[in-house]
Amino acid sequence: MRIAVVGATGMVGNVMLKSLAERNFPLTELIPVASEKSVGKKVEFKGKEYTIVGLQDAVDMQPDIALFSAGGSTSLEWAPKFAAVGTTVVDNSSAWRMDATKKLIVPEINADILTKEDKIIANPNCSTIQMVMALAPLHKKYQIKRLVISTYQSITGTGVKAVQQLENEYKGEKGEMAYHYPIHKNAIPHCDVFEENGYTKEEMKLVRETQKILNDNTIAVTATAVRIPVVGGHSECVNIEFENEFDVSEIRKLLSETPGVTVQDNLDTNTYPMPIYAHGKDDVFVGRIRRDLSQPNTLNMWIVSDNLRKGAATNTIQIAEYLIEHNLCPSTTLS
Ligand code: 2RA
Repeated sequence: MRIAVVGATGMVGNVMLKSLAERNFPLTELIPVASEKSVGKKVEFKGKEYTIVGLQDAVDMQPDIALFSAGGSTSLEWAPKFAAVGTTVVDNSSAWRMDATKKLIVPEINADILTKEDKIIANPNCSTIQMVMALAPLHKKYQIKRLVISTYQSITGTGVKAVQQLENEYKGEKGEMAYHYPIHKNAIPHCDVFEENGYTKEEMKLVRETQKILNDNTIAVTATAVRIPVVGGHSECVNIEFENEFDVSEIRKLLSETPGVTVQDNLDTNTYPMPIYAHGKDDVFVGRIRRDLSQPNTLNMWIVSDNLRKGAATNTIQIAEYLIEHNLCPSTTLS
């Protein structure tokens, strides 16, 4: 299995390489791909050095699967070129997510809709993935009517420039700004750009992607996405109104039995999820599970996960694993 990692030098690309090694992914050849300025540089994978190649060379090598995390414009231009030579692309950008002809996949929820014809597959936004991982089993059992979401997002979701900005501000030094404002000792209610409706793209991703992944446009969703100076992962406060009555202990049990979800919820021991402890882990952590006392059939919960792992790299790799396990990406053959 010849695997390309497109965006191999970026934050998500680096976590992809780490996760591929940790999971002992069944690859026979690794093709690290990056922009022209990185071509020829080396990346290390499982103790071996690999030389970074450019996009056209990678297409010509006809990888079986290409794991993309290189931004929307690169994906829009190059994913079709990889697909044209038989490569199956799993893309982390938002470029294809809402395309009606493309599938938006969280393997534990909807990988079963994938077929051999899917040559460009969209990986959802990190804040969506961690949320639907917890919501999917609840939706199935109690039918979600409305979601009110507040996110507290790691600066790693913005990238290296944001991490550097926080480090500079922490040390009292000047430097390049990733945000309009200081992020140290601050909270910025502005992730991505604003749309006409007064919501940011990040907030509307939570609306649109959730409905697509759960395959239910009747779910009403509203969100506020906030950037905070943490690096371990995204946190989300989610208020969930169900169509049907529920029992909180039943919900806790259902979540604890959900693959990829870990319940951390014990007030006697001050046990609840936090990004500092979610960092570097693949699971989605859920806690502060409690009935909303202000209205019937409604629940509050707190969801935390490492946005670079399950929120991006690991989910992408799990999609690739599913494709291989279900023989949905026949090996390309070098001409
Ligand atoms: C963010 N989810 O956190 C977006 C993109 N990674 O900025």
